[in-house]
Amino acid sequence: MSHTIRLTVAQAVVRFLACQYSERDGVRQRLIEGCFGIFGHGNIAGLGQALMQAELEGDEEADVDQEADVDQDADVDQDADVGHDALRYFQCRNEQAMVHTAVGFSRMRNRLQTLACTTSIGPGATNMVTGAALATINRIPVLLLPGDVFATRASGTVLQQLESPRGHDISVNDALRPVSVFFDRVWRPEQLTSVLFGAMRALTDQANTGAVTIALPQDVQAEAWDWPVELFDARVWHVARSLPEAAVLQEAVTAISASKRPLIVAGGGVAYSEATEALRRFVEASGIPVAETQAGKGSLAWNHPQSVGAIGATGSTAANSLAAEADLVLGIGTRWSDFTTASMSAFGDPTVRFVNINVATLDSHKLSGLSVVADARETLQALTTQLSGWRTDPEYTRRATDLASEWDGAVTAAYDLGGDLDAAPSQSQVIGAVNDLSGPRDVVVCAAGSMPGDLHKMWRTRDVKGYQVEYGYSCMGYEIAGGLGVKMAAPDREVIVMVGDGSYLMMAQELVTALQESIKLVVVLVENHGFASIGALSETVGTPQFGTSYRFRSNTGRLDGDILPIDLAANAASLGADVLHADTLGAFRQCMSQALASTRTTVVHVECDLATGSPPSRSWWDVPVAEVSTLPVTRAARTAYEQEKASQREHLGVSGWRR
Ligand SMILES: Cc1ncc(C[n+]2csc(CCOP(=O)(O)OP(=O)(O)O)c2C)c(N)n1
Ligand SMILES: [Mg+2]
Repeated sequence: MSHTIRLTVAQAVVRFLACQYSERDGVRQRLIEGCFGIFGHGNIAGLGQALMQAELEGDEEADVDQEADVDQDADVDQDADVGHDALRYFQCRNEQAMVHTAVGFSRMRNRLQTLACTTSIGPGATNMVTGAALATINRIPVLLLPGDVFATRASGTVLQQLESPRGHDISVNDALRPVSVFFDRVWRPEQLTSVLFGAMRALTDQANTGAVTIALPQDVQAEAWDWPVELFDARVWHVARSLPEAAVLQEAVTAISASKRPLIVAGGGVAYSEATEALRRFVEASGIPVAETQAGKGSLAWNHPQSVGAIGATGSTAANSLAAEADLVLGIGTRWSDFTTASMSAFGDPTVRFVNINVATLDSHKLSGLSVVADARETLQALTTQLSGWRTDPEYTRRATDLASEWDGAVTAAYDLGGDLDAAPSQSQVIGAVNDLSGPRDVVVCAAGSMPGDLHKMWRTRDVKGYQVEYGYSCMGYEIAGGLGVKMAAPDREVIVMVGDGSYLMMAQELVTALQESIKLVVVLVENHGFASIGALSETVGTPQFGTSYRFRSNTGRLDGDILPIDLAANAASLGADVLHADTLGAFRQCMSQALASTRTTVVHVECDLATGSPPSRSWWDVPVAEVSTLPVTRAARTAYEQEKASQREHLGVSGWRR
């Protein structure tokens, strides 16, 4: 008797994905929770048919059992979680958005679970390129299943086919290659098993995860094949906690214990490794202060005496002062972006050296650091043991605490700004009100504009998962779609999406998905009539306000006329959200309370001053200014730029020190 089952390639993909699990520390969870999709001719008859069949058949497992003996992994069968429910289908409005939703979901679940996304061929597939880049840059696993042109080429040039004179095997999907950590195309059913296994490996490889793409030619999706039944056994993908090498750890211990002014920079890896407790214990034992990157915000509670807040271009004065003087910087799970290093100007001590704890060598080698390629939690525990009895000078720890409370005073002042309840609020007052009215487990979501920098500086994070700002790609339009994924991952938490009018106009349509799925979001829509962040940047780079506000073309021929009368509140209402409008700080506080108490997606629309009210960072971000210009304003900006540029430095490491 042959132990095979005859299914189409698409049916096999759907059945396979429904029984994949990830496991870490003995805890198993379904790896792919569901599948978002927009259908066209490239996937409706293949993956669309397969998802529909799975939905109608219900429990897939019963079906397989009738056709063949399935030798289930006994270990897995004991797990109550393991039921092989069919892969649930979710509809959305835009392919880029569904990748954002998958990212929001996966990040919230510490990269142990994710969602799949299926598209047609052509524009549906290329719409995912931006989402894929965002996933890969943020090191967040997502599974992309674009349709592709015929493998057989039987019908000649297909609708939406790219015809490349360089070769007929090139399709638009190849645009996904550079932004994927794994890309393969299933030209033949026989290839499927190895492609699926490769994809699962990449999704669960903490060191090198991101967008994982399986391109599925539309004819191959519908083709039938006799699959070995074992292909559909439950599979558990173990997520390893790699241990630091003893000699490298010893070198890190020696470096830390010899340091006088050590500083920790906590990145996203701390949360993904579930290392916050280990971090707290390590810093309480050692006295080392902790600064946080965007992805690392929440690694230590904001009011912990050794928390010195955000670091870098959008950092606190506390973290940036300590960074300027640090002789040893311990980077944990950080990719050292230019916002974190203030474009390589943050660390001013000429002898400063870096110890980088990271699962990815790509990151652990940065800044010529000592490369500790290992899990954050394991390494922090090992460091706590090996450094037991050692403490940094209490005077230094006290100074860090003093600097942090000075900064907290500045944040309190920015939250308050006189507190006139009858005046239009500044952005800092909006952030202060949201922080004040939200609960300790509520989650704030943001991605682009002036808000992420202000949140990084001023948001008081009370829970490790309470701050979900996407700042690897800082992609306008991520906010609502990403917030949807966050809420799907944490339905028991309030999810507050902070979005500028520019980002909202780029991608608001997923409010419809929230309505469809009865998913409640609170969306704070900040109206300032344009791209205020770039407006502020334009002032410092000698291009004052060029193309950054929403204005009519006037009779000067320029975009300097009246403000465009766009009614974003009406727009949000038309998409199915409840909408509350606030003109004053007092009204905003009332609207926020109402939105938090509601069970429906509610958009709180608020007009904000252009001046955000946020306290300065005393930091810098390298955006090159025109070296020659006929405009005096640009020449002045160039002079200022050259002065700042002088603070930038290369970190070449210490002679004789292992990298
Ligand atoms: C997709 C995308 N395009 C362009 C940019 C560059 N950019 C960064 S912030 C910004 C303006 C954002 O405007 P808005 O959402 O209104 O926020 P504000 O700056 O007004 O706070 C732009 C154009 C980006 N980050 N993402
Ligand atoms: Mg704006």
